[in-house]
Amino acid sequence: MTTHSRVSATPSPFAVRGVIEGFYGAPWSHEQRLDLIDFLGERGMNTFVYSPKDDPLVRHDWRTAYEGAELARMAELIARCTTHDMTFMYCLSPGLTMKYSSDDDIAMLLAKFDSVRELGVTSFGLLLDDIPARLQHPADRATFPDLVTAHQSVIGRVFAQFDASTQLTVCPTQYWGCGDEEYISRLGLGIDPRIDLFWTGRAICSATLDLADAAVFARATGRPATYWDNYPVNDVAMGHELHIGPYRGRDPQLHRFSTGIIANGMELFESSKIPFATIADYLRDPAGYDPEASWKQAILDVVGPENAEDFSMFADTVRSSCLSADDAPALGEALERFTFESEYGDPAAAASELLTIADSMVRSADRLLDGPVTNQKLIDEVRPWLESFRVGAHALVEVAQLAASGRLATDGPSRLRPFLDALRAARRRVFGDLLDMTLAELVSAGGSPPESPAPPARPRTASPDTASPTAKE
Ligand code: LTM
Repeated sequence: MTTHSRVSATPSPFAVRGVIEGFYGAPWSHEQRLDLIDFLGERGMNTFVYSPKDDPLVRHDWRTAYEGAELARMAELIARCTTHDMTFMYCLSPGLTMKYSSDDDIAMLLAKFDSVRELGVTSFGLLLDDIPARLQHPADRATFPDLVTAHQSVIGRVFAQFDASTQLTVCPTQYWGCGDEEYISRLGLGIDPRIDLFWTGRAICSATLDLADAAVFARATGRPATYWDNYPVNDVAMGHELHIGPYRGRDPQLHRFSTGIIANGMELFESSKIPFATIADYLRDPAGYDPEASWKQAILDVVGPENAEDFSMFADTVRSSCLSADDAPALGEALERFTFESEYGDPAAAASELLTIADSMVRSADRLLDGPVTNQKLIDEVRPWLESFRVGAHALVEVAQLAASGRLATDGPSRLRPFLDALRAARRRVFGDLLDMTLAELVSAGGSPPESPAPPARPRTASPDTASPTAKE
């Protein structure tokens, strides 16, 4: 849901501002890509990088040419970028099967780039990430002393065929770290300084992007980094996390030693728009960027004003990511107050306050899950996390009610165990570790029964298996 332009009159200090479709998993659809280009263009982003890891024509079958409908779709993406004055960067990832010493493979690589160049593309990416770190082919081992020399050779031969108006960006095989390791320093110093290098920062998914690190990279490689920022991507082992929190931890002065930032998205397309909107805000004005204010506006834009409040309550419980160790800040504070007040203050008031919060979480979950909602596609994407949110909210209602009746210590273990089991079985990271630790403590206070007991015959609130409006009293 994009309604208004956010392009600012003041130019961004970053030359490169965009998104890479660079995750493992089902690639975005053509319609989603067109939608995203509009979304990014309206927010002052200027680059869309085409590089879906699981598109065979980009990686495994990189030698195969585009034809017919595929070519037409590519042309449409390029045209849509042009209408927003955006760069369409086309990437190939040949490193799984390429023979670096082969003239035929170099010719194939250039031919594939040429086929896209004919559609108007002037920016290309040669991605050498996630490939064998040692030379595989005997012919390569006979030709080159090591991987970095082979990569320098391929990059040099490709770039030599590009005219002055064509840009090349390379993702090195070592794409994260301190920035002055041997491979990356030698690669940088051994290739033309006009070629850009992707870099993900200190880690594959970096908690911070620091100015000092950027300076080290620039000095070691002879060029400013183009950050491939692995946020909000949640592929592979991160699949249980939902990365919809705001962008943070990026130095406001980063542009001094960096061309810019390209953010890697989640397969969850609609959900990615929330962090993307905050990334666009940072890139437009890094010094004035306010993560929480930007996030609030992003939720309004993507979720729609009708559901924004409910969604914000949910989103506050799925903040865990490489950018945030703060799992569920509002609930965290509420549980701290509840524990302290139960012990040292007014236990009845503490239980009542927790019940109010838990009840409003249940109502938010019900409204979002059972609709109507403005952005149904978004809700469908996040449904598994929302379901866990609803189970957790019911568990909190149970905690508050047991506390109010003075039965938390006696009945807590048997009443709360099914909720804990259900949340763990769902394997969706909601409430971070916070709720799990709280429930586990209350359950084990009763001696930690080895098997979860059957759910209560007629629960006051929904059981975790049946946490839906029809199951409630
Ligand atoms: O980050 C890079 C350069 N490559 C891959 C990405 O394709 C992948 O999406 C992310 C996150 O898992 N990690 C990578 O190593």
